[in-house]
Amino acid sequence: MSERTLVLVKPDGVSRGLVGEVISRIERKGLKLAALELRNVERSVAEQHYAEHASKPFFESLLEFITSGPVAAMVVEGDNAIAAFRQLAGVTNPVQAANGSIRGDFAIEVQYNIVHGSDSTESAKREIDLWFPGV
Ligand code: IDP
Repeated sequence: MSERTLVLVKPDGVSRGLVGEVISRIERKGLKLAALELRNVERSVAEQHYAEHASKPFFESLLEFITSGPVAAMVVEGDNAIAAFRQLAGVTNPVQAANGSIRGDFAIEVQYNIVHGSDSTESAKREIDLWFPGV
């Protein structure tokens, strides 16, 4: 079943030159890019994007991080795109992420984990409407 997911290469991934690496893995998996843009993130967008974490102790730090430099935002589509990209990304904490996953291969700190991918069909719809209205 074809579906869409919102993927971000976060500021750490962009500054480390990993945008091409992430896109390459997405394309090698057989997923397709439906939208792609390098952009600076407004605080209001970051707050809405991470609204579910508003009560967490790391929320303010997460907002500062995600607004600290450009992100590469993309809509990725294909069969089971949400689960397929979460598999490519690896689990949230890079120390636990499998070798061969993006986080497992390129990150070591939980906040600076290179990529974001929507975690459900509801989140994907909400996030795509937020980042790419009308796409
Ligand atoms: P996910 O990105 O794997 O879906 P979430 O639990 O939704 O993980 O967390 C969102 C983002 O918040 C993570 O990708 C990471 O950048 C950051 N984060 C999660 N847990 C922590 C933490 O304990 N300390 C600092 N940052 C965290």
